[in-house]
Amino acid sequence: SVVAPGAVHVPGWLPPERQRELVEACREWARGPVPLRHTVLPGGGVMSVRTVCLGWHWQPYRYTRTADDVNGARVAAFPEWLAALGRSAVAEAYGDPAAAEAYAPDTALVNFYDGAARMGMHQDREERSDAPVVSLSLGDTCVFRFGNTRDRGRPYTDVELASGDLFVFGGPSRYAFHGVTRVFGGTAGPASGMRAGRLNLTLRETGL
Ligand code: MD5
Ligand code: FE
Repeated sequence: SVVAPGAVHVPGWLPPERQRELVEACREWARGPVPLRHTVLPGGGVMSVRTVCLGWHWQPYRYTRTADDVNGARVAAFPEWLAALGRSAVAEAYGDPAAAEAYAPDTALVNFYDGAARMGMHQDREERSDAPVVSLSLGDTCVFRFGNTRDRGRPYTDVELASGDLFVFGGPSRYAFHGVTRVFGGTAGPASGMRAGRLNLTLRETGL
């Protein structure tokens, strides 16, 4: 369903076997070369989600090739099969083969949410590209808050994102404020093979 111009939610897009494959891949990436860890913000705050990046390393607030704020290691490569999945996602959301073919994501952020993790309202502005962001949800259901481009407050729309859901943010919604206000523990179900918590993968073009 179209939540706002350019913002398309496709519930249950990933079949169970694809969900399990992605969860397995995330387990592998979480081991290294850069471990899944809480990001420390410049002001000293610690994010409640745990993150690992592919292709480029996001550190607040820029992309680098090495995880200088963690262990200095070069991040794992962004695999071609994940870019292909991103192109199918854009094709599914927009029904536009040209937009899908042009999509060339070069980084993924993998966020792990335990039952207490949240993501405050923010904009993603580190990318030098207007290409859409592809978001894939696995495991526990969450409340995703999709806001406006002006500030963190109203108007916003709360959408539940469940395991296998696709969300594509493009066009004017690319720079909307957004966040995750809660995670419903124990809602994962058997499809993803996740025992507890939520995983979110976002595919992006850095423009770097
Ligand atoms: C998540 N992650 O569920 C979300 C999914 C992040 C983050 O927000 O920065 O790691 S990505 C949602 C997103 C991306 C770009 C634009 C918009 C939403 N949007 O305009 O709402 O862990
Ligand atoms: Fe974000």
